[in-house]
Amino acid sequence: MKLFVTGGAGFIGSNFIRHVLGKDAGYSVVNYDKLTYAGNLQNLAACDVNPSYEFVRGDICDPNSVAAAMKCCDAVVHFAAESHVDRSIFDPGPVIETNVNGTSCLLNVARGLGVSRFLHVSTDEVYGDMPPGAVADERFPIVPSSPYSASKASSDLLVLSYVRTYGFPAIVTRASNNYGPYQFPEKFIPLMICNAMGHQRLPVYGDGLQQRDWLHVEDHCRGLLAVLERGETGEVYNIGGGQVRTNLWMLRELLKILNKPDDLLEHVTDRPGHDRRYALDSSKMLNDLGWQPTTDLEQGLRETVHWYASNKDWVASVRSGDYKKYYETYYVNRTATLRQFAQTAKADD
Ligand code: NAD
Ligand code: TDX
Repeated sequence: MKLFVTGGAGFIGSNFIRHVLGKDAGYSVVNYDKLTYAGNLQNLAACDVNPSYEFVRGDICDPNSVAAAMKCCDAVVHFAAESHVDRSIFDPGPVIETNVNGTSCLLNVARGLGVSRFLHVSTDEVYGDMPPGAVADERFPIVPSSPYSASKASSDLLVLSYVRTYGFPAIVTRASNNYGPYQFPEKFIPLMICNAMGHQRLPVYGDGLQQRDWLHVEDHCRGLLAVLERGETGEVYNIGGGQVRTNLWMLRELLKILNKPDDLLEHVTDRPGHDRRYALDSSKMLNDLGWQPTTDLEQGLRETVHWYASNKDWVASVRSGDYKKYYETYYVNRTATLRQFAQTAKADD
């Protein structure tokens, strides 16, 4: 089966491509990626010589380019997105363009070409800030908080509308927070590992008592493959790690693994609109597809820290250039950036 994978040069996409090609199960892959700041072909250096792997640089918002690359593919696995909540808050434009318009473009091309399956990779963030004690199953209301999660919710609804209206063979998955190798260090875990390794401060948003459900990327990839192979058209599947922790717990655990002092923690101004808690019910994945996560969180974190410590060249290259500017704006000059953001928001009222 020939897979058209969008966003395959990013964190989860590159792990997924290595996972499916490593299985020797008759898959070939066209990796279609625009190579934004988050796309990195170094993540797939191991696949370069694999005859079942092909890379095409392109934008999911460009229908002609998508159509040329997608023809002859049997199924689509759609990862491509602007995936960072903080960036979406400060600049929603590219997020809406790629996550909503790009998904719409892909759907139209895939429908025209008659693909046999379209797997849309989404997030637990579409369920919004979970009240204490609540757990979201797939029928839980969609109440996204950030421009990022609203864009993912919009694309989920668009995908499901194509199933209902056109009988399009699509499926939606909603995963919890992923961690593991090759994650860009704007996200919580890799940012904190890289900072701690460089003896830099670890910026904790607000009180640090927000909760996230952590899923190892390998468990996610196994879940996605199970859905691709055995999931039912029109269904939504939650894919959670089942390991909910506060951000402060996570930071102390990382510092312990790295043998660094707790006084590296620094509480900084909170993220605007910050969701306190995510909690996912993934029992449908177990009951219908026999999938469950198997990576123990403490073990997965030790392996992840080890990966970053052993790949210093990768870390140095992704933290150079534009990343430095990003870090300065949102961390070093955080107070001024957030003040300016609040003033702009007020002027817009
Ligand atoms: P990422 O930011 O690491 O990678 C995104 C990839 O998409 C990059 O390679 C980038 O170059 C590519 N891309 C961006 N815009 C594009 C465009 N217009 N055309 C073509 N390619 C484009 O993201 P990730 O963390 O790997 O997330 C992948 C998917 O999984 C996203 O859809 C995200 O919403 C979803 N997801 C992520 C998590 C998580 O914890 N990271 C959890 C649940 C769901
Ligand atoms: O510097 C930081 N300090 C901090 O306290 C960063 C980057 C994050 N945080 C907090 C915010 C969140 O409570 O850590 C938590 C995790 O933050 P992110 O890594 O930005 O993840 P989150 O906002 O939970 O969204 C993620 O999970 C769902 C991904 O970025 C999404 O792509 C995915 O859909």
